[in-house]
Amino acid sequence: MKLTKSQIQTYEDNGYLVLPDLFTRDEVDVLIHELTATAAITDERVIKEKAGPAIRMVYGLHDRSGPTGSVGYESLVRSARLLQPALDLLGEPANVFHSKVNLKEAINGEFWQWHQDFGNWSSEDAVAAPHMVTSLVLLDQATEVGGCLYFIPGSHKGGLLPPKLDQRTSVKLWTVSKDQMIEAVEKFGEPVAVTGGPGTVVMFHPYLLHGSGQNMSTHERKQFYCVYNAVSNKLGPVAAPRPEYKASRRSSAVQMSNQDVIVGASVLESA
Ligand SMILES: O=C(O)CCC(=O)C(=O)O
Repeated sequence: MKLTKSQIQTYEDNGYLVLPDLFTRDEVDVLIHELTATAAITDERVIKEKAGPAIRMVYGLHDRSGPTGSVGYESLVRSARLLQPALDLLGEPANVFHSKVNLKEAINGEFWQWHQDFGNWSSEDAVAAPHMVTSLVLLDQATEVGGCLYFIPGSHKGGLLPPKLDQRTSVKLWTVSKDQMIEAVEKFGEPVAVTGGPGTVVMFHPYLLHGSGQNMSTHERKQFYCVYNAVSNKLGPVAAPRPEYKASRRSSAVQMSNQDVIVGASVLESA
């Protein structure tokens, strides 16, 4: 699926692009099924909430050489529907910098502070340039009460703000200060809620200001994030390189699948 000129323009203007219903309900069901099996394992890739046993994140789902790897997520990151739009925006082959599912348990699932992803990737991994794009796949209905993401449209044009380390949740995050957020909202406008149905894809820029609130609903929230990085965009030397599943230093490009289908492990085993 190639992006149109007008879709690329929308991404450049707003810093994000919504592609509704790109994956079917059946495909999303495959992904949820595989997530449930994977999330049950004990591994550092499975991160819990600070205040309890609920899972907050699962890294490495697309990488079948690791313990959380799954057939379904590998086929997702290699599918033409997810990969081609990323290549259209990046203009060159890309690899997967990381993939993860962020969950938010019903009622208690915690917030994500306002931040720019590149604040993390420059601080932790010395990534050279924001020549990257995040492709978010909604795995259930994203709602405001359920702790959906919020974006500040156009804020990617403001460049990188000085990142500020915040460790209030179980995830160490380089965030944007209160004063800078107030300034950004005055300049770019109020936050917009990123809502939509399962199978919807939202692509966003590494400088886009975003965050999300607590899940106040009675339903768990699940969102898959795949970060594609242009192969020419290298990670620099750092004192303590993060593991491959958080910040891939592989230079080989991800190969697009011949068939644009999301295949589950059970399908593969019975083939
Ligand atoms: O899942 C969320 O609500 C926000 C996650 C996020 O912004 C991130 O992982 O960088």
